[in-house]
Amino acid sequence: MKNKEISRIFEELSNIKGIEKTSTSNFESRAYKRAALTIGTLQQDISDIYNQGGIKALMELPGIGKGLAEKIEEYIKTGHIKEYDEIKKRYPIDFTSLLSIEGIGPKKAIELYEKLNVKGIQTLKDALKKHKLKGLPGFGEKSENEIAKGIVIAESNKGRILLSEGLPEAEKIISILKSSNLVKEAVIAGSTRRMRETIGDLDILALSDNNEKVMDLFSTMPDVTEIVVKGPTKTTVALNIGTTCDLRVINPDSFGAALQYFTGSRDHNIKIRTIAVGKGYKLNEYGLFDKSGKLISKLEEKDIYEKLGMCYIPPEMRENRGEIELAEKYQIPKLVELSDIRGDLHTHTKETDGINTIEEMADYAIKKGYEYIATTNHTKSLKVAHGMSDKQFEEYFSKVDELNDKLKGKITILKGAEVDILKDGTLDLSDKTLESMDCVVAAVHSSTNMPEEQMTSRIIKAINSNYINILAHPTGRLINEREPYPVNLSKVAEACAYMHTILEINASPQRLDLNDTNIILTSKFPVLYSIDTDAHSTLQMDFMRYGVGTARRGWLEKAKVANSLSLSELRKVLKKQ
Ligand code: DGT
Ligand code: CA
Ligand code: CA
Repeated sequence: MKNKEISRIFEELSNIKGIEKTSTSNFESRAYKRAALTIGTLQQDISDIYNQGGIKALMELPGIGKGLAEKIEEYIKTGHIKEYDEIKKRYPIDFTSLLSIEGIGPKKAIELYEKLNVKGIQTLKDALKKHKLKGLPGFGEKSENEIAKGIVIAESNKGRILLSEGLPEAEKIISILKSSNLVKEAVIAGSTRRMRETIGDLDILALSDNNEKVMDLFSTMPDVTEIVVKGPTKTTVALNIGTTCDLRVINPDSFGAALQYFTGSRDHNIKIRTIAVGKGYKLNEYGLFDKSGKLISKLEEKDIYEKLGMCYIPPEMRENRGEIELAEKYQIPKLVELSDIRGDLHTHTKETDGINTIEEMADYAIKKGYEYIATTNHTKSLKVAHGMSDKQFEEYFSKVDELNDKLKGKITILKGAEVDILKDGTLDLSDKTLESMDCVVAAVHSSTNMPEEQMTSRIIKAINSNYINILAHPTGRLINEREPYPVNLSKVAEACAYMHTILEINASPQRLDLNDTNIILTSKFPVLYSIDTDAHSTLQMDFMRYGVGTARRGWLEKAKVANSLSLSELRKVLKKQ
């Protein structure tokens, strides 16, 4: 997809326009910024949109006017944007890297280039070593240190880490802090609390009477590779998982406000703060202040939302996607919770590319308190995963029948497969085998580079076979590795609604597919969702919480989640007419 590249170019143009002082540069800067955001978050390939509907279709995207649409067209047709190339000749700077350093904005980046020929991080490091920055107007000794620290952060922050890497680390830090008896409270904030699929840095808030000792402990934890900043109220360390962590020790009177502030998102906070101002309050990380400027103390986070005339908003929803408007109407849905989940409907065993036996998988599911688990191995076309043939499924299922007899009263194993949806939309097993199953999961694994229209019909054809209970990882993306294949999810969801096919929210942290925005998109249709781990080992069944987090980010209620149903209710849903 060209989206990322075009978005990056527009972002750079926005930055450069932002510091030029022509009569139109401010306006242009803002326009480029909006366009960069739109394109950067677009689910569909921008080239496809253009190829299907031309300039007109581009202009229907939020924030894209005629001029910008023409620039996109120019890039798609020629691989270049003339205006950008010309600006790049003037400023041959790696803006993306330099601007990722705290303390360097577009203006400073250009100044560094013009005065010291700094083009990227390496030349910046060289300049720092020779203390060349000190002499520049606007740069002192302090900013040299700041920038040096900024480089450490930027380099350890290269690429966002997965939620499954960040959340366990944050939990580990919380437990180190709590078991020290130095803190009265320690909680996770930031994107980790919001269960974003990737994490820029970890944010932790604590209450303590002994800031100094807490910061000493925090900065000497085993995972710390470098102390970036150490102060009495805020310390930042670099961690060996490739990210940094901020610890803030908060004044008890401010804790609720600080938690609200540092949970974010930034866009959510900006809107909340505006509402506070409209009601005569002032809201910041230190507290909610009344008309006379007095701190309303001891407010918990939920009290702040209440004071502002709205109901509590779960952290996963705080992205300014309409949740504040819902909260003001007291219409925030009761989101699905991990404890609502009664089983896992997509798991693998040793028979294919899993690492545990079905006995071990079932045992683990029992330990998790599940009522049911579906065993869904790959099918024969997926050779890399040692997919099973019809005959192998038959043999495997007689083993599962025996095990079910043995486990009666403890758990039910549903017989299934993760059947391959072949290139032509047919399924990779015989009708007879498919009919013998309780729970047919189906997915695309090969020939993914087909146009959107073809992929959409391929998947819909499979759904219309009337054999598929669950459509697994519907877009096939792998976070930081593989883009989603192009598919019209509205059309797919419509077909699912008609055929009573469940859409999967794959909880595997590299997949999280459907993602939050696609859940919101497909929720317009009367479909059910199944939050499945796709576990290839017992322990991977613990990925469920990432799927539930993603479902909550997609505003999903329990009633829409198939695997929150009891076994008898679920069986009715799985039964195909
Ligand atoms: P990340 O780290 O990129 O995954 O995302 P966050 O959301 O954890 O962002 P981070 O760590 O920069 O800041 C934590 C929270 O602090 C953020 O979600 C909202 C709040 N915050 C930070 N900077 C600002 C700001 O300039 N304005 C407002 N309103 N809030 C901010
Ligand atoms: Ca963060
Ligand atoms: Ca942070």
